[in-house]
Amino acid sequence: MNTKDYIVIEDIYGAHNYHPLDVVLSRGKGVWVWDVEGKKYLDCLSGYSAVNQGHCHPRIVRRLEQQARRLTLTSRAFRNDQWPLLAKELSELLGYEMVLPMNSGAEAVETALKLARKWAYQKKGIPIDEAEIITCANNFHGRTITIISFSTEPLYRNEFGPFTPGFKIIPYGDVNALASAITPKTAAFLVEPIQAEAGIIIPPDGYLKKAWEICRENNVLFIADEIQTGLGRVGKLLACEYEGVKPDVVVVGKSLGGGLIPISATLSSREIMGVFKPGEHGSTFGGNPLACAVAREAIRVIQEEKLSERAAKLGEYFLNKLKTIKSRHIKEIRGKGLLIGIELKPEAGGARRFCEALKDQGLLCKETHENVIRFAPPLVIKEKELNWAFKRIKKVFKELN
Ligand code: IF1
Repeated sequence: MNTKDYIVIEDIYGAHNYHPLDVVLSRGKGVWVWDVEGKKYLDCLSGYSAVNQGHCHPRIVRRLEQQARRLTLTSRAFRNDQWPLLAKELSELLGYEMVLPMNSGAEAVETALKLARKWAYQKKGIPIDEAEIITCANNFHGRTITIISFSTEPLYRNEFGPFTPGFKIIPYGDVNALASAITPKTAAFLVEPIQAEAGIIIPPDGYLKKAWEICRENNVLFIADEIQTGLGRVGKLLACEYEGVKPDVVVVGKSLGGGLIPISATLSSREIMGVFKPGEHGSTFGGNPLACAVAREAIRVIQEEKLSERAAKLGEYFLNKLKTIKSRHIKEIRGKGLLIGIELKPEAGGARRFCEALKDQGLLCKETHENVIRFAPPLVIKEKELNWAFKRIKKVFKELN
């Protein structure tokens, strides 16, 4: 079977909820992936940052194989010998007291929202069913009905109502809007330290710090969605560290599973997380020993291979290199660590055609929001490979000029 055959079958039997580039991948190693024709590509998306450790990292694969032969699923009806160790290691890594394990990012965000509401009724004394949670315009936190209830993107919302009440939306990067939106019924403020899906939007310096202070002054929980920015991607273990902000609740996912398995987590203090009592929340697969064993190894790889430090150093290197590209199509190039976006001018004809051209050059990128090309290679990438990518990006901008 060739590329075309797979695409035909997928189009017949698979739901059309995506519009992928027409490349059919069958193998990956580190920063490289190969399609079914044997053509090699540099992965500049990393499974939307779920593959920070690189494809099929040997240590993580080995740990997965070992654990798969030993024990994979117990449910939380019984205990297992991997979840307690992941809970301890992840708490210590990120500086929190307690962890709640889930599978997808959206589930972990839902966990944070449920946590905030319960905390609001039990600890803050908000009248029952009246808690409000403040979120930001152009957010991306996942796809559940509750989460899209506060999305501002029509594509994600249209014809999926009725929606969950209890959310207020304010502009991103605007501390005054936050201060004015808070009422005695506000339980929490949910924010992405960098809005990735919105087009790699980096808020003004000091925004997170000030927002965090406003939350503290008003006894409002500051919830950071670090699903995409966390675990090294932007050059720190958590993007909030750049401003010395310690969120009350933090949500991680994606590369917590080393690109091998879905696992996510919501972290908080004992005081806050303590509001959950047995039976009130959970998941069949959450905390399963296979995912926990993989996550423990995935975290070790992040630490031992100094992936945050690499992202900081190489990200700056690559960003500066990209900024030397002269093209009438480029509006702005911005990023933090290895989360980088090239925003094109509206006249450029959309980022998609650039991604198609990059694909032909052996570089896999994905457009976000029409006009932004996103570069987020695995954090194990080497300077030499970034130079390889740069040469091709430069060529594509020259050819499409
Ligand atoms: C899709 C984007 C990335 C996330 C943040 C929660 C979630 C995500 C900050 C939910 C997920 C993904 C999901 C994927 C596309 C993607 C994405 F382009 F939409 F924005 F990565 F940039 N919070 N992001 O980025 O996590 O439930 O998916 O595990 O939905 O197509 P999930």
